[in-house]
Amino acid sequence: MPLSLTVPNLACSACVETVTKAIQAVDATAQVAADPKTKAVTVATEASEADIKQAIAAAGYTVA
Ligand SMILES: [Cu+2]
Repeated sequence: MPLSLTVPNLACSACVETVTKAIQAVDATAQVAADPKTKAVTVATEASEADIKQAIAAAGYTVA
């Protein structure tokens, strides 16, 4: 089941790209759908939610 996260400081498409790369550094096969308008980030991954959240935080974004 995909993870549904909210990232309030996801502001634009560059943020989406940064967050996507950070997630894919943890799991190269992860499917990431992120929308800067709704701040919703959906991640289909084998990695744990904790690891994904940590990767997003390490990239400088906050997970609500
Ligand atoms: Cu941005």
